[in-house]
Amino acid sequence: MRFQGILVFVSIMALLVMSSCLTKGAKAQCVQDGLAAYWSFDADTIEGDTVKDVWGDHHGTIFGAPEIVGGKVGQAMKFDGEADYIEVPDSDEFKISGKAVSVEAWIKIEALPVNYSMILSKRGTEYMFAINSEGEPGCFFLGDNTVGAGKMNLSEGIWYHVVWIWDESSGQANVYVDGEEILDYVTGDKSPDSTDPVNIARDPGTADASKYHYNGIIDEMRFYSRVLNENEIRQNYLALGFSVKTTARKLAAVWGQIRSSQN
Ligand SMILES: [Ca+2]
Repeated sequence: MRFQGILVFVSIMALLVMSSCLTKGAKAQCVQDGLAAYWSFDADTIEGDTVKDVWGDHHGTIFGAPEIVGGKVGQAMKFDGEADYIEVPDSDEFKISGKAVSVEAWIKIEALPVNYSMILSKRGTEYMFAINSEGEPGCFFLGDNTVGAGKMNLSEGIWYHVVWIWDESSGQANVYVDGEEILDYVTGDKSPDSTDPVNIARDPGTADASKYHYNGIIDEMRFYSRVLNENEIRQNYLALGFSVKTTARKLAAVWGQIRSSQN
């Protein structure tokens, strides 16, 4: 009985410490509102040729042999700019006509592209979030047929937090790097949605991989079904990446242990 009492006390103290950490670490959590997919690229989320979506069910298939390397948060994936890429099946959440989306990732460029390389794209032309040969992060939407290039030149070998935003209601496309806006332009019409898959690190519309595939590391990639505001972008820039869902599950387990120890 005495032992059980001590166990309950220790468990409650542990819970209080965890709760305190959660409160203090609240700013370290990424934004969850509108989150549709989250590929952390951590080693324990990669099984065989599958990259797990740690938030939803948009699991990707690996092509080529991208390396699992040290990332900005945990592990990340390194793509060779030739054969390596990830394909994620089409979903209503990836169809962007009439909608707003935000795509976010930490990237570390190994080699700048000859032309431009796609970080995430749909059909290669339907929409793409990319960097060009000057290291400028930009957007392209077929229909508009122009490329919006950000006023910043990313360098090789440096981690950058990049957020690409599209809002059809306003026609705005924006890009943020390390929490600062570097592109704000108004797009034209967008092409109709397709049922083609989403590609990470690859332009599926070209056979000339050396010009259009991404050579470098990608980490903590998230796809949101809405526009992230500046405060949220800043929060994600500072976030450690783990999800509240995972932590909440651990917290529930602790509660369960306390309850069972009292029975
Ligand atoms: Ca990671």
